[in-house]
Amino acid sequence: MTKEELFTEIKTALVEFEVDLLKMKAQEALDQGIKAEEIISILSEGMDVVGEKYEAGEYFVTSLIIAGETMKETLEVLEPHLSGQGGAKRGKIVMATVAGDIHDIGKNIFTTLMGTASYEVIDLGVDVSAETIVAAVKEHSPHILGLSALLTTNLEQFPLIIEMLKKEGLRSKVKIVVGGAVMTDEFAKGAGVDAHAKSAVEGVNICKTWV
Ligand code: B12
Repeated sequence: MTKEELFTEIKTALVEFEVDLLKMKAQEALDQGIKAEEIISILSEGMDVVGEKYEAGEYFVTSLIIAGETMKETLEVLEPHLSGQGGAKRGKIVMATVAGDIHDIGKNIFTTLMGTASYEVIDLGVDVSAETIVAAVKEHSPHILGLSALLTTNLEQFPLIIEMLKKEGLRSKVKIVVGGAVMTDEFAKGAGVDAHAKSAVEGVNICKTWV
């Protein structure tokens, strides 16, 4: 089977929630020497298809939940194969999904990749208020603050967090990278963050240029 055929099967298995088949195909890809990072980006494309089907009224919220679980189980197969560096820590990052938003799959992929790239990650979890995020920046003095958002309705959290950081005199002390399906370069620029990453891998590369 060619790599393209295998990737199509992986995407289809995710979209149809065939978790056992998906795990088997992910393992098959690993056995072919395909990098775990590349398989994760194919899974993300599959999640986009699930999102499109939800928007089209073909899938419901329960489908999103099952898709999320299917993705999480498959990531467990892939995570041990992410290329880690070990050794001394490169820098520190505080990470959160913003208030009102409970999506965590993308955030978790990014934090896992940051961990394997030798960053110390302080993960505050999901639905984290601006107050908690700013308090964590104050407490941990991270080099980087990473924020994830998947709901358009929650984008107002970004200017709020940045204003609060400024008030506390912390904005100039921390680099901010944002990501998540609804984030755009334009919005990120307008909100006053340092960078917007379209993928977790791009996010890690941006962080590496900082610390
Ligand atoms: C799975 C899913 C869910 C699951 C989440 C499970 C979980 N544990 O995360 C559940 C069922 C809980 C859910 C609920 C809802 N969801 Co939902 N969900 C999705 C879905 C299908 C996939 C999201 C996902 O995991 N994608 C895969 C990951 C890997 O991609 P990602 O998050 O974008 O992350 C990648 C990059 O963006 C990046 N990244 C992400 N964060 C960060 C942060 C940093 C710092 C960096 C550097 C990079 C980075 O790294 C990742 C890998 O490259 C999307 C559709 C979509 N296409 O995104 C809808 C979607 C996000 N959901 C949507 C909606 C509407 C909802 C609900 C409101 C539905 C409802 N009526 O209840 C609720 C909201 C709940 C809440 N308060 O948060 C809409 C949002 C629309 C919008 N524009 O606001 C979407 C887009 C579906 C759609 N097309 O309509 N959802």
